[in-house]
Amino acid sequence: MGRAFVYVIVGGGVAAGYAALEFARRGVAHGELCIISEESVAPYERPALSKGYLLPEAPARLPAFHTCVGANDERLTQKWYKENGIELVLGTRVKSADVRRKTLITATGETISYKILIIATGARALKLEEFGVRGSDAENVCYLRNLADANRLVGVMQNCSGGNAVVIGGGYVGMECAAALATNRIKVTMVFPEAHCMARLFTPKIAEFYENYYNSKGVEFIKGNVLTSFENDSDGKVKAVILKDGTRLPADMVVVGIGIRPNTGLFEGQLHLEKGGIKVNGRMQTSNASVYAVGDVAAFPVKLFGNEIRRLEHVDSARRTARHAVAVIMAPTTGDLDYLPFFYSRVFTLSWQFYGDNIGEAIHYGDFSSGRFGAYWIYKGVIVGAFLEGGSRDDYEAIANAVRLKATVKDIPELKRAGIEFAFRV
Ligand code: FAD
Ligand code: NAD
Ligand code: ISD
Repeated sequence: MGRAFVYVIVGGGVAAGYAALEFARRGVAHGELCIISEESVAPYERPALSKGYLLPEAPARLPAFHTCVGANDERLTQKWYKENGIELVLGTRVKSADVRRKTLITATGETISYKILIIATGARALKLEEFGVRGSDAENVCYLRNLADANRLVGVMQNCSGGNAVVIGGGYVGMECAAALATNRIKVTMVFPEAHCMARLFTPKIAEFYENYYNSKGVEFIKGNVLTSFENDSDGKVKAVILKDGTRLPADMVVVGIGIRPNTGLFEGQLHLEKGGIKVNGRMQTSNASVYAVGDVAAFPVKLFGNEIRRLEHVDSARRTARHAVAVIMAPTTGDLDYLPFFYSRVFTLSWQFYGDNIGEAIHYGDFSSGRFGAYWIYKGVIVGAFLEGGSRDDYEAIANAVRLKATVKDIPELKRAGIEFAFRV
């Protein structure tokens, strides 16, 4: 019992949505493409879950943020897939894959075969249990990866107005959820092991700006510390968290954002892996020529960084790698992807963008007190990375360009003085 397609995408998140649009634009025939997704809704813009979805007033809800509205493109509802002859198999987990036989088996027992497979399985949130902490399945402890998690978080948050939340983790989920909780009038304490927030990207000086801003919104930080256990009430709900140094924080709810693991399990032992993801070449092709990988699960060569293999966990990368894989599949003369890494976030009324790589020496510029500032990262005499808070569209284009062109820096004090103007002169 089974079905056969020319193209199958396993996973129905951001990358799958952008791949579907690219397939349609490149003239995929009706009945040729199938997307299998564990989620029960058509692909959507995952970034909305920690931003618009959590707003107290007029929150974003589907169908408003199906892909590809995040790139100001067409909104692909379930109707769109039907009209385009794309089989959308929702609420269905693929439980095994055989790349030699070119088959997938779903949790419902169906065998789906393909000629070409795109792996777009994304990642899962790491659980506290993986760090030896028990009890994160309590009803008022929330993770955030998918729509079901977001709905649960909204419900818990609505029962917590005026109460205390503890946010575990000082990365993207921690920062964006803490801002959303504070906006919902919940008193937030953030706890993380590093010396400052967003340690993977921010310099101490950049982090200080955001931490001060969060403090002004009532958010407190406990740094260099981790959660070791939960204290529960008689119903099993968490009522406090206990930290490594013995600190007890009363909690009406807890949000956990301690990183992710790419969903590679179906393909381990069958495809080459690197950097925790599925290794692909510049054409998004895995070690099996009929299988491509895109989005969070893919580790790909970044031309700009001398073809170093990177696995990026950001939406722009998911969109572009997905489109590129489809371009290669539908137009085989397509060359290698030339990608400029791009990350961004929006919290409260703040908004930043980052392009490139944060290696080498960071040179800060601008006015940190007014909220319009940035940094360039210089490595071997050229700009390899650029960050900007509170920029205009033109400003962001200018810093992206400076990184793309690896602008040479001869005079660091002058770069500091010129700030954003340096990027406009490149
Ligand atoms: P996903 O979008 O995670 O999609 C993977 C899909 O595969 C899921 O639907 C999953 O259910 C499905 N799947 C997995 N395994 C199976 C299986 N075995 N069978 C069937 N289906 C399966 N990035 C930014 O740059 N900016 C942001 O502001 C931003 N905000 C974010 C906010 C949140 C809350 C989260 C969680 C992420 C955010 N990101 C952001 C990161 C961005 O969303 C991801 O990089 C992007 O979603 C990756 O796309 P993907 O398609 O690779 O994976
Ligand atoms: P992250 O990697 O951004 O941050 C993980 C954080 O977990 C670290 O900063 C650290 O503070 C903390 N941590 C690690 N181990 C810990 C431990 N044992 N105890 C307590 N804290 C610990 O991951 P995330 O914030 O969970 O985000 C998940 C994914 O979602 C990432 O891929 C991220 O890129 C993506 N995301 C991106 C955006 C964005 O780009 N704006 C927004 C939301 C989510
Ligand atoms: O890329 C994104 C992003 O950051 C969002 O919040 O898409 C969503 C919205 O722009 C789409 O609703």
